Amino acid sequence: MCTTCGCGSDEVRIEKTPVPDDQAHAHYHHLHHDESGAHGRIVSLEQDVLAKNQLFAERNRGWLEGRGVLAVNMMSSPGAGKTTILERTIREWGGSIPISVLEGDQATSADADRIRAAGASAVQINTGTGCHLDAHMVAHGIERLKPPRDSVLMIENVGNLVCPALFDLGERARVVVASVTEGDDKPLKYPHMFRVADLLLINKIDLLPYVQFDMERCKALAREVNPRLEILPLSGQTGDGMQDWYRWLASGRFAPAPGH
Ligand SMILES: Nc1nc2c(ncn2[C@@H]2O[C@H](COP(=O)(O)OP(=O)(O)OP(=O)(O)O)[C@@H](O)[C@H]2O)c(=O)[nH]1
Ligand SMILES: [Mg+2]
Ligand SMILES: [Zn+2]
Ligand SMILES: [Zn+2]
Repeated sequence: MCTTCGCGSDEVRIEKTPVPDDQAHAHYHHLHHDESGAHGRIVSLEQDVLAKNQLFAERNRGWLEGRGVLAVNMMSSPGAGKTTILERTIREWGGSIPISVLEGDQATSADADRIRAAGASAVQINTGTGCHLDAHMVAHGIERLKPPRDSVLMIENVGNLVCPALFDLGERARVVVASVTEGDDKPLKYPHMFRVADLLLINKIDLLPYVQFDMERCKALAREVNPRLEILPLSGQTGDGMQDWYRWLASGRFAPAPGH
């Protein structure tokens, strides 16, 4: 039985924290999470799943806030540049405050490996067929990662602009990353993600000369669904605009605490 939450044992797949010389041999163990019967077919079942998630989320939030850990949930479609932005953030801004990272992907520990190479500790959560992180998985991830007091915990969600928006993880801030190669209409087509976010990072601005992307249209559409949304264009690759992101992180300009 799981000591964190009393769950049975094997479905949330969390990478064991690798010992320094053993990163290539990271093992996985399977912890049960009880969402498997709820694939959203029945609304009441979905509500049940979300209610259970909320309990874990509030517990995570209490734990994190009690230790002064600023948790940021990074969401985007696959490949928008979450890991690239995190790598640069760790290298350029990680000197001012400790950063640790929970990495969510269906498979592989590739992103956690990239984060470690950038100099931060990371734990990979593999969701298997699942398409989002939930608060239960994050509880186990935190248990293994042990983010230090007064630090930043970045949670890179599974690449998906849809259901990650539904699952509160106990984070303090939600960031959606959209890249210019995806088109300027994403806020119109996936409004819920933009509605729940505190900040929109528009990434890959170095590619603006080569793609059809109307920056002002994208900003206007995003603000239509979420008038309080802050928007920062940047490039994780060239570093352009990253200082504004660091300022945002340092300023605590996001929602004061619970309840998204
Ligand atoms: N030109 C350009 N390419 C970028 C930028 N940011 C990321 N990329 C590239 O986009 C691709 C995906 O970047 P990742 O950082 O892996 O994206 P991700 O959102 O973490 O992807 P998933 O974890 O798979 O969802 C890589 O080839 C990056 O090099 C950017 O600002 N400009
Ligand atoms: Mg990634
Ligand atoms: Zn558990
Ligand atoms: Zn999902």
